[in-house]
Amino acid sequence: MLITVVTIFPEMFPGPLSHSLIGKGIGRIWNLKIVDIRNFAEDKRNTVDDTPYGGGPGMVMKPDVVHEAMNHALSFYKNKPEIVFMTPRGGVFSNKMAKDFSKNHEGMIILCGRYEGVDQRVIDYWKKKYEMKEVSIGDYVLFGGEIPAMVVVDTCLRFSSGIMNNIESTVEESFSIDLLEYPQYTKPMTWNGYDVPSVLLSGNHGKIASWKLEQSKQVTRDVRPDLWARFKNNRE
Ligand code: 6GU
Repeated sequence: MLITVVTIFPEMFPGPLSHSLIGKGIGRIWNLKIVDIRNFAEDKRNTVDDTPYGGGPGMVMKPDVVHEAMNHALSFYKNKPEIVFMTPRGGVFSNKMAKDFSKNHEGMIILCGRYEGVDQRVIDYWKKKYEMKEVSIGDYVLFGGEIPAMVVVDTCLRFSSGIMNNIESTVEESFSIDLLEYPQYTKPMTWNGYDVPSVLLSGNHGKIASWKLEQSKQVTRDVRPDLWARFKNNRE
C-alpha cells in the first residue's frame, strides 16, 4: 500500500509517522511518498499561491501548480488510489471512513491544503474526474492539512492487515465503536492508595466482560451523550 502526501511542507513528513507500530510498518506493509507542491511552480520564485479574486484575506493555492503536483502523485499508481483533500470544509473523518479508505489496497493520495484555501476549480476537477473526497478532522481550524493528513494515515493503517496483528483487540474495538473504552489497569495492585477494581482480579471472565461493558456505557453516557444516543439507536 502506497500513501502519497502532496504538500508545501514536505519536511513535516514522516514526522510522527516514523514512530510506533506505524513506523515499523514503513517499507514492509506500507510506503510513504511525499510530493513537494513547490517543485511544480512554473516561475523562478516558485510561486504556489496568489491573491484571491474578489478580495479577502490571505492567499489561495494556484490551480495549475496543485494540478501538476497531483498528476505527479497519481503517476506512482497502477490502479486508482483513494484521493483525499484535507480541508476544514470537508465531511468529518470517522473510523468508518478510515475502514473504507483502507479497503483500497492501491493506497491513497492525500492533498494538504494551506493558507486560506485552494482554487476551487482544481478541487472541482479532481472531485469529478477522480472522486476526490474532502475530509476534515473536526470542528476547529488548523493552519494546514498536514497534521490532519497524519491523523488519517494513522487511523487507516490501524485497519490495514499486518500492522495490528492483535486481531482480538481490533475485533473488540470494532464492536464497541459507538462506546468509549473501559478503563485499564496494570501492576501494582495498589498504587498511591488506589486499588485495582477487585472484579478484574476475580478470574471470573463473564463477570469481567459485563463489568467492562458497564464501564464503557457509563463513561459514554457521561462524556459523550451524542455517541450514547447513537449506540442506543443502533441497539434498537
Ligand atoms: Cl483537514 N485542515 C485544516 N486546516 N483544519 C482542519 C482540518 C483540516 N480538519 C479540522 N480542522
